Amino acid sequence: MQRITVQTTPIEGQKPGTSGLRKKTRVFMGAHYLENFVQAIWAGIGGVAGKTLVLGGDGRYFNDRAAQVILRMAAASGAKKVIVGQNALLSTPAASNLIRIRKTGGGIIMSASHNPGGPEEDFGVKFNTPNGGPAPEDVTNRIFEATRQVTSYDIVETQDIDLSRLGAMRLAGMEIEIVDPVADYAALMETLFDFDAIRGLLASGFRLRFDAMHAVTGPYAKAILEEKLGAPAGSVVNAVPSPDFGGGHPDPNPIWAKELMDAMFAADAPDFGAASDGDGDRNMIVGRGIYVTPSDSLAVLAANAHLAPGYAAGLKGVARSMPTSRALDRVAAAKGLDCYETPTGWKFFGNLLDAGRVSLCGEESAGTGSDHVREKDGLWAVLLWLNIIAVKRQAVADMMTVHWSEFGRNYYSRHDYEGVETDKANTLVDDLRARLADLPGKVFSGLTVETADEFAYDDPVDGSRSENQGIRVAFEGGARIVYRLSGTGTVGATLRVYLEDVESDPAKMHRDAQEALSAVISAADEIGGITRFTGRSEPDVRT
Ligand code: VG1
Ligand code: CO
Repeated sequence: MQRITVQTTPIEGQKPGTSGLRKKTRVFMGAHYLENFVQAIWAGIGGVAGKTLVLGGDGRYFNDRAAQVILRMAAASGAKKVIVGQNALLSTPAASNLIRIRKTGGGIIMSASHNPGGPEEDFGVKFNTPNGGPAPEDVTNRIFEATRQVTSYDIVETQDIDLSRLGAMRLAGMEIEIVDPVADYAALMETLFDFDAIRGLLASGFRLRFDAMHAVTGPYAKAILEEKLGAPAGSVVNAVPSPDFGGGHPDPNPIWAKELMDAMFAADAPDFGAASDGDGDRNMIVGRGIYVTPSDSLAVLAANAHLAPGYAAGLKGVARSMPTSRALDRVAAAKGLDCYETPTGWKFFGNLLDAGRVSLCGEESAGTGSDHVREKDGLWAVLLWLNIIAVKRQAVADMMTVHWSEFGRNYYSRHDYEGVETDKANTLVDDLRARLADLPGKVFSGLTVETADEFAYDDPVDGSRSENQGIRVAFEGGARIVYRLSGTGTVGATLRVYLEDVESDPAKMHRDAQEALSAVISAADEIGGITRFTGRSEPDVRT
């Protein structure tokens, strides 16, 4: 076993986006690509000598190879120990939990989350800090700077480690501990929820379908929902993680989780359906015959979290990403809770959670979580829903009707234009930015603009400022449009257009969202010039 130093040169474009560095798998597999980035992580966090790290990933293609490289590089740079999930698997929330409970120096999560996997698809690497959360911008900036300076990396030459066997071993003086990826996470869930009550619900004939989408949550959902809570075998479907996610997009929304949607809208539909994404941090909630938007789900959880033991004392405060609908704000106002608005990406919730200002947060992209870890958590959201239903014994559709009549309804949809030429997408945003000051008072599709600005966030805890976080246009009466470019894609640009309107008349609360938002949708095109700049007349994905 020999520690060697390999000469390299900086590789362009290793800039972490909304959630880590994501590139085509082939790019990551290219000479020195992964190694350069990992060496830059070590540099960006002040080295790993003497530190204990956590390592795991979502099981996508190249996950196993990348794990071997990262272990050899950690050993070469003097890390004390790496705690690895068996077979290099860990869901993102389970990794966050391990980083925290083992009091480590952070961890590396190998995932491109909801992006498809495989040799022709996407791979990703993300560093989480000792609090268990995604590295904040100052850290990712340092990592990016280091990728531009890197001239060599250190690695140990050795055979592959067998990551399938639980237990301890050594690699060039570094300890490796291979752990069951599920055990500690499942134990944490038992401290938060009333498992007896959920068991009772499931024993009463309540039927559940959880679609793991061939991704990492399969083993977690089987262990918790079927084995611990007694859901009948087969309640968890697509439960075996596969390197290409069965050829699908592991993105839990009505488009990519169509199989689940079909099952939930069928005549003999189960009572409750849910799905999770590649790395297990997102959730989709569907009742029999009703899809719950992530923004509504967040609001329902905020209104009812106190029904679960882990939140019985009430919430400290809540937070949502800026493009997420303001359904949450209504609940917060009614309950007298502080409600924070942050830029897109979980890293912006970390300070609020650490400071004890909020205990529940969420994003419109199907991410919901609490202060139990520092990541969004798909299965946690499903368990909270089940705990609430076990107490209320109400159908999901009835819960939504009651919720909307109490708080009002925010109709909401996101339209994505994918693979747009980067120049065209940037031109659209620049053009719109230049016109913002002229928009107030103007009328589009019958809607009068009240305010128009570009969102910048001043972190109330550490005072840092993050600019250019999306363009928002608010209308008289409460409608709103947000435009921003995705920071997780790997091909061209993805334009996301977030559309919202409020409805307080109970008679109008059961409309189709696209129909209810039709004026907002046409205003979005008029104001942003979507068709004009991109040549697209329809979005690729509507969620
Ligand atoms: C998307 C979502 C964002 C989420 C991020 C990471 O980012 O919009 O809400 O935090 O993905 O989620 P973007 O920049 O593409 O809009 V995950 O589950 O893919 O790590
Ligand atoms: Co994810």
